[in-house]
Amino acid sequence: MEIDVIGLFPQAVRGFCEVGMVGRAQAQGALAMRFWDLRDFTLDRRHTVDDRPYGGGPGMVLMAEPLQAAIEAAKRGNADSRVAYLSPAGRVLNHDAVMELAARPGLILVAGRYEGVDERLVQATVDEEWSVGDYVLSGGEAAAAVMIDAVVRQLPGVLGHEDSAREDSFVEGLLDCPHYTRPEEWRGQKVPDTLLSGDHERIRRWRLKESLGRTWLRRPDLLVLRELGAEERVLLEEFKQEYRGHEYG
Ligand code: 4H3
Repeated sequence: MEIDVIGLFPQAVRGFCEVGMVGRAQAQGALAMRFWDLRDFTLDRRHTVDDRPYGGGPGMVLMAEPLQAAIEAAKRGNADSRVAYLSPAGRVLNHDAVMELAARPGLILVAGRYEGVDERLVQATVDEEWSVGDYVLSGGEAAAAVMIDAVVRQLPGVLGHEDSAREDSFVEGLLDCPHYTRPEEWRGQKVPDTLLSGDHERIRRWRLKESLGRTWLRRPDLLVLRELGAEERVLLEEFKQEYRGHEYG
């Protein structure tokens, strides 16, 4: 996959992309990244990228022309990629969207600053708008980093442990189960017996039950969207019974 990042602080995204799984994906050749500094696409001596908003009000707006020039430069090396602007007004990213994006040949990500970008640039050149959640950031760079991380870990061959992406939260429309490592007892808290049993079928059922229970407790909205199988219904019923026993017992 080829990902281009355009903005005023592309080096912030670059630093993030050098470490961990995203860094490894680049070393492996599964991912190629290019970073474009908006200032390099200005034509005036002061390298102006922003100006005051028409109609007045606080803050500045990123001008269309430097953005257009930067996007055109990115497109020259990445013609098949759609141009995505990170903004709170975009489609909200979730697991399904991440899988959709991971199947693309590439992405050109535009990170805004200040009050945002001139809307005419969005109309003329941006293909899609994406949001990483319902809150405002001071720049699109952090949102771009979030999107890149989520997408790149889904690229074939990028995860060290192939199963870990499949078993993560949201993959089955459920939250992930809790995890434990050594020691067996830490500050008076023991690892659940089932996980020490060596009985793989019992462990599988325990994990599924915990996933269902957590999702029911913390994200009931996810359960509404998901059909439960026969085993899942039984396990969730068990979880609810035990939970209520805990609550009132
Ligand atoms: C994305 C970008 C939130 C998100 C963002 C999100 C700064 C967009 C500027 C930048 C505009 C003004 N905030 N939720 N902020 O994904 O370019 O909002």
